[in-house]
Formats: sequence, C-alpha cells, structure tokens
Amino acid sequence: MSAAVSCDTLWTGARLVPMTDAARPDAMIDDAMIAARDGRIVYAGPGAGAPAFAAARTIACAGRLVTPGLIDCHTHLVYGGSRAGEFEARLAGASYEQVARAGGGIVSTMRATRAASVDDLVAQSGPRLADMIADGVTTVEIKSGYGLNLAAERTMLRAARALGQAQRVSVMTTFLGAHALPPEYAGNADGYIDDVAHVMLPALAAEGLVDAVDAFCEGIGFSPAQVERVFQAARALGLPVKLHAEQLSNLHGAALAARYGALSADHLEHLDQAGIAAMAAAGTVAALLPGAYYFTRETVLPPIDALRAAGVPIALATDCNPGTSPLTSLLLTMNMGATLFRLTVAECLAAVTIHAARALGRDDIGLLAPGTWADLAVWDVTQPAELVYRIGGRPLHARFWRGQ
Ligand code: DI6
Ligand code: FE
Repeated sequence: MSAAVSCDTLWTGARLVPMTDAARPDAMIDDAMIAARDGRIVYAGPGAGAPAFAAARTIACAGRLVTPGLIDCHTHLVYGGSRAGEFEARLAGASYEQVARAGGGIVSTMRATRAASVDDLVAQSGPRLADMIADGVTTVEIKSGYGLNLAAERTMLRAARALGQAQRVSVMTTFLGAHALPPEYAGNADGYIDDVAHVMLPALAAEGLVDAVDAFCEGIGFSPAQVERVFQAARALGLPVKLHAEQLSNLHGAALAARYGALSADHLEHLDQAGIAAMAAAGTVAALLPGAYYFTRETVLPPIDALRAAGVPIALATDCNPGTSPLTSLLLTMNMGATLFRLTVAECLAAVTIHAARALGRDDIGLLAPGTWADLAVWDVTQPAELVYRIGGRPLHARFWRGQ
C-alpha cells in the first residue's frame, strides 16, 4: 500500500516563487510541486523529495512561473458614474476649481454613487474587478468614501461584499467615511467627523461591513486632529487603521498613523524622515500608488531610498479611483513602480504579494507555504522581470483562488 498523501489539486513542473524568503523575495524553485487541500496549501517546494501525493487532479505547469495570486491593497473600485468628461475638460485647460464649480470632482462621484443601488454599483464596478482578476489578482481591498452619509456608505460596502460573492476573489472592505466633506456639512468638518466616528462607523461595523478604517489626511481632506478622532473610534471597536498620508503636503499623517499601529500609510510623496522612523518602529507598510503619481503628473517622488534604508516594507497598489488613478492593472502598476519609483523587480513582486498582504493585516495570503490559501497565478513567462517589464498584454496563463 502506498502512503500517499491525499490532496485536491497538485501542480507539477512549476517555476515557483513562493515569496517565503524575505531576503530574496524573487528566489525561484525549479521543477517545483504545489499541493492544495480544502483550498489551502499543504506543500509548496521542490518536486524532488516531495511527499507522494494522491491528487484528485494534477495540473502540469510545464516550467511556467507560479507566484502567489496578486493582492491590490488600496482601491476605490466601487463608485458610480465616470469622470472622463472632467478629464477631457482639464486637458482643455479647465482648473480643478472650474471643474468643481461645474459640478465635477469628487462631489460628482458622490452624487452618482448616492443615486445608485447595490445592484447598480455591482454592475458598474464588476468590469473593473474582472479587469483586475485578469491580471492575476486574487485579493482586493475596496474602500467606501463616495457615499459620505450612512445609507450610501452602507450601499458601497454592501456592493463591495457582493462583488466578492459574485466573482472568485477575496474582497476586504475599508470604511473611508473621512474621504471628503459632503456638501450638507459645508463649513462644519468637525460635525461631519462626529457623524463618521460616532454614528456611521459604529453602525457599519456592527453590520460586519468593515475590515479596516481609513481617512484622507490632507489640506483638502481632514486635519490630523480630525483623523485622530476617527482612529480613536476605530480603536474602540478593535478595527485596524490605515491612512492616505503625505500625498500633496506633509501634515505628519504617517507618524500619526504609526502611533495607532496602522497597517499601512499610503501615497507618501511628502513623507519626512520622522515619519519613516515612526513607520519602521510600528511596522507600518508604505503603500505606494504610482498610478496616482502618474495621472496627476506629480513630480515629488516618495522617499524610496530612505524607506528602504529604514526597512519599511513597500507595497504597490492601483488606487483605482475615478479622479486621480483610473487604473485597474496591477501589472502596469508594477511597471510604474519600477520605471517611476525605481523599485527593483524583487521589490515590485513583494509589493503586490507579501507586503500587500501585510498592508491588509494578513499572513495567510501573499506567499505559498503550508497553511496559506491556495491563491496562485500561473504565468506564461519564466522570469519575474517579464511581469514588471511589459506594458500591456495578458501574461496570465491560469489563476487559482482557494485552490479552484
Ligand atoms: N486621494 C486621492 O487622490 C483620491 N482620494 C484620495 O483620498 C481622489 C479621489 C477622487 O478624486 O475621486
Ligand atoms: Fe486612495
């Protein structure tokens, strides 16, 4: 009798990048074998010397590169309407103020989102999610923040959850009530923050719709003192926080986020050394968003060398949103991370797998090791550099989410 270990799926002949070696994230194992049972990895390593498996199905990878499924850790994927007209007007010379006065900008997305039902938002956002999935994404974070009142924020978060039910992908939801000031609170940002922290957040958390809490800390967003009130409310509910920080100016938001043990601080073009040190000490991930940097024609780079020197883990995400990053390709985001931010191939790969997982507070995705989810991408390439190098194209050969 053979002592074969039974499993559901066995992948053979893979060129595996398991992302388990922090020092060498791009380390590859040739002729590797991966086994999954009940959606989780039971083995990922060299084929030679692996246990004998009795598999319900075997998939020959024929030397293809296999990585963990990609993780997009910062998106505003769910929203109503389009801002293409605003883009066109701005190309023709309209200023941000003119666009806003003509009813454009973030408030136009708020109006379109408030007018939409859960089904409407699922219908409008589903193709964006399908696009991400076609790039090998198996987990996506989706923020609220275009509803800006309890009912519409709830609708957004329900739509995000519904998308995760409708498509084969894990969705994590983030409450971003403190994204922008809705018109009904004009001149009363503190009153709106009261509503966000003491009405909206507790209600949505009680409904199980909130995995994390985010805010936009900026002159055109909310002050550090206002953000802190949101963070205190999150802490009281036991929810992790993250922050849009130092995108347009330095309000020391990253240090504030680090004080609250934030999972990540995001954007960070204007981050200073004190913020970097605080993030390093707190283990806060730097989530860089080159799509927004590109689309807004930003010229100040995030302090990559200093982040590296301090050992802050770097993630990359699409920031998919209608105003500043209408981007759904995480592969293109990796290319931008390399070309615009000068990240290495290994850094880009870690940035959309293991570091992106950490930015979501997860250690069961973003790497392939016994016990992690069997979320994996099989690529029609043999080198990680190919994934970062290309602009366009669909190098994904097959994608598995929880072993399926
Ligand atoms: N930072 C941004 O760049 C976007 N949100 C944020 O917090 C802008 C979102 C939009 O213009 O719709
Ligand atoms: Fe964002």
